[in-house]
Amino acid sequence: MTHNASPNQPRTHSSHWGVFRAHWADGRLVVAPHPADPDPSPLLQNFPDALRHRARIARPMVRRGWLENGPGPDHRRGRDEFVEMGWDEVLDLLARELARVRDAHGPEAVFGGSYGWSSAGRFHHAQSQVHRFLNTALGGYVRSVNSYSAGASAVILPHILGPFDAVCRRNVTWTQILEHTDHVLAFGGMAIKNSAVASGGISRHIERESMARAKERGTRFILVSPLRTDLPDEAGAEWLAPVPGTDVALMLGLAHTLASEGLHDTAFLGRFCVGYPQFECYLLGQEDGQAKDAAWAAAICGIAAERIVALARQIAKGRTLITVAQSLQRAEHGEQPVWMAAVLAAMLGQIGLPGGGYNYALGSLAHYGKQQNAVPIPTLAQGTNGVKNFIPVARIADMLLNPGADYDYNGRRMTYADIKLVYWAGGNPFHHHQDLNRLREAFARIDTLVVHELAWTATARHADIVLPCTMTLERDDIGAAATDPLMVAMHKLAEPFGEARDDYEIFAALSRRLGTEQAFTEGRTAREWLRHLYTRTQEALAGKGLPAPSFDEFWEAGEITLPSAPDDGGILRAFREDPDGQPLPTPSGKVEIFSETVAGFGYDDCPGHPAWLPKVEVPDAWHPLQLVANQPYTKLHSQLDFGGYSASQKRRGREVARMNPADAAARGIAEGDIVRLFNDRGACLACASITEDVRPGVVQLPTGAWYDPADPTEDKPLCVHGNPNVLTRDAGTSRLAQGCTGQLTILEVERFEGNLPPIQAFEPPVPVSIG
Ligand SMILES: Nc1nc2c(c(=O)[nH]1)N[C@H]1C(S)=C(S)[C@@H](COP(=O)(O)OP(=O)(O)OC[C@H]3O[C@@H](n4cnc5c(=O)[nH]c(N)nc54)[C@H](O)[C@@H]3O)O[C@H]1N2
Ligand SMILES: Nc1nc2c(c(=O)[nH]1)N[C@H]1C(S)=C(S)[C@@H](COP(=O)(O)OP(=O)(O)OC[C@H]3O[C@@H](n4cnc5c(=O)[nH]c(N)nc54)[C@H](O)[C@@H]3O)O[C@H]1N2
Ligand SMILES: [Mo]
Repeated sequence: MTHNASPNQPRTHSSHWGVFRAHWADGRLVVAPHPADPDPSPLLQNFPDALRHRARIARPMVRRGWLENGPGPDHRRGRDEFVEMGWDEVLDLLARELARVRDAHGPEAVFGGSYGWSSAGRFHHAQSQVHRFLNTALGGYVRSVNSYSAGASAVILPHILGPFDAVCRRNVTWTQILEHTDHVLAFGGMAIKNSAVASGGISRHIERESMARAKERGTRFILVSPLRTDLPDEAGAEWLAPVPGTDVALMLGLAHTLASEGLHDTAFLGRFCVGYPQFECYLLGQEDGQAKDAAWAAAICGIAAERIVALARQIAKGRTLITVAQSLQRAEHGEQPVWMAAVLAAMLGQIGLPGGGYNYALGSLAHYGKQQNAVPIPTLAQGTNGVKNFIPVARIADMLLNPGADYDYNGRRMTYADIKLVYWAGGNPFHHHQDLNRLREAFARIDTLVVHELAWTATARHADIVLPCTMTLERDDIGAAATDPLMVAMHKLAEPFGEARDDYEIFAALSRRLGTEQAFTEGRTAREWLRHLYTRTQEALAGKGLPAPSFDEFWEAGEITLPSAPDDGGILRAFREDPDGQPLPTPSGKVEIFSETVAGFGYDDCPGHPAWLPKVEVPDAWHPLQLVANQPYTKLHSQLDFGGYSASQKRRGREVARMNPADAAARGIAEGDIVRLFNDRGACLACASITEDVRPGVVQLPTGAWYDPADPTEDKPLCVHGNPNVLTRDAGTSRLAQGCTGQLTILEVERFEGNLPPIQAFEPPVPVSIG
């Protein structure tokens, strides 16, 4: 294993957005994509400037009010000063606080949900590290389930088709599309910016090329989305732009046309599905007197009825694949489009056919549409959590604000824990959560917030104890994902910034103080852990009679190619080929168009079959526009927002908000103007870009700009940088899944006329000393 931390020969490393080689030249890190990557992501160029940026955290810091008054609820979180502290002292302090909370309240008063993507390495994976630490040191913690990505789909899919991974990750591949697919109907598109990314790493970005080649062969792509850019030009797509949040109405209009013209596959519906008759009653309006026909759909979604009818006829011919981006379910009633798209694919009779049917989330991440590896990849065991209580991940602020309150989740009546201490490592709730002013209130209620961060995110600024951690470039690790054949030796490329330490080192030192070091470290150094974790893959390779290089050989080579499992369509194909022998893992063993289980929960916001449901958030006179707060193309979430590529794409230092010329003209907004986006929850600034690529009535502001309050002492400060989560609504998708609904909200936009406030998000706090 090499110990040269600033090599002048290229060494491999990996990130969620690509594998690369880096070396030092003239005091600067030079990052070049892996030569075999056909379409590398520009996100790689966020690394060089980020490494030594002033936004990095150099030393441990403790919030002044917490030091002076001790743990307890405090509105000054996020508004207070910080005091620097040496490592030994801060670790002693934190170990005492952890022991206090454990002894006085038990581990059920600790929230270690710690949602977040952190970095690609499988050992220094911050979430695994913090969970393992809390399990071994405290006996457990209140955890979170599901994700911000797929909050609604992860709950509804197992009721209707099968496990989440089986529907999105082991289903239709790009290879199948190239060979078989005639029509791809993509709700929410398959934006190239999104498939730039896969957790654990991605070695070859093949989506653009796959779409180009499929189009050349004759595949027709139909994009259903408020943004034209949600499919690449190479797909040559036809663009339909419905009102955001109305896809279910459009899908029902398509389904009605299929049913009324006899274009639906009754044999498939009878043999492979349950509940079509109940659904058809609803579709045809036999209960409520309202046929969900194309004219009805047109009035809701804004796509002409004739176009809906023609589209239904088109997709009924040949091999049709329906995809639904994750964005559609990150919204009020997000379960419905996920379910309704499955019903549409079932009516076409194509579920389980090569290149046909339904692949939820294809194109949303680079994990999907690929083959699985035939051998396991390294993972760090997290130990056993003694606490049974959990929350659906996006209910964090609800929990902190309402200890002891009851709520519904997936057929269960749940109770929020009374949380005293929150421990975050590897995530940024001031990026991922909705209604940030409410989140600030929630964090004011607890005794202690601990954050490990590599940079001064708003989450770090709201913490009581801030511990500086290394970034991926500053340590050795192994990069791997279950759907990528390249396992990567991630070589350390730089010494840690300031006094930053690895999360592992920090947790090991805390464990030592709490008397649980052996359980946490198992006596291994970080280097010994890498060797240890590697053996799982090595042994599996040897077991298959394949070359199984030693760890040192792997490390020297920088990468190893893992074998792939066959492209067999997974459980949906198996079910289609043998419905009795290989039933789906649903209650009926079939596709559930009507679910007795879901109906049995009695939720009016998620009935027994997919339906068009009224929404709380619809544009009104005060908020006539809809905000699409989607994933950024210049970074992964909030990560390295201070990096070179992200910075270069901002305008006047702000995030760019795109809007249609008609909406801009009506408000006197011109290209490059600073605009204020606002609603009842909050306001932010952004730089306007005017384009026909955005549907009228829609403003698009990506997530990712760091929350930057003009005056942090205010309760609802203006974010001067463009973080859309000051505007979004903090409410669950439904009582079924309680997923995140951050994608869409309502707002108004105006030209900002005042003096332009400076960007302060990347300026580190100036430490104070106290007597
Ligand atoms: N409005 C709206 N909100 C959304 C979404 C949306 O569409 N609209 N999308 C949602 C989705 S899908 C997701 S997945 C979430 C993403 O939310 P997050 O995953 O929380 O976002 P990241 O910016 O990736 O946060 C990772 C943090 O970990 C830090 N980090 C990196 N490496 C390390 C490490 O080694 N150790 C430690 N301790 N820290 C490290 C980074 O600096 C960064 O601050 O956002 C969600 N929020
Ligand atoms: N570059 C980059 N790539 C990423 C990420 C990132 O942060 N940066 N994040 C990754 C993560 S963690 C995830 S989970 C995935 C998320 O994958 P998605 O959630 O699918 O990604 P988004 O970009 O939020 O949304 C995709 C598109 O859906 C469209 N859309 C929004 N609302 C609606 C609607 O109501 N109807 C229709 N038809 N379309 C709508 C928007 O125009 C948007 O561009 O992306 C991943 N890829
Ligand atoms: Mo996500």
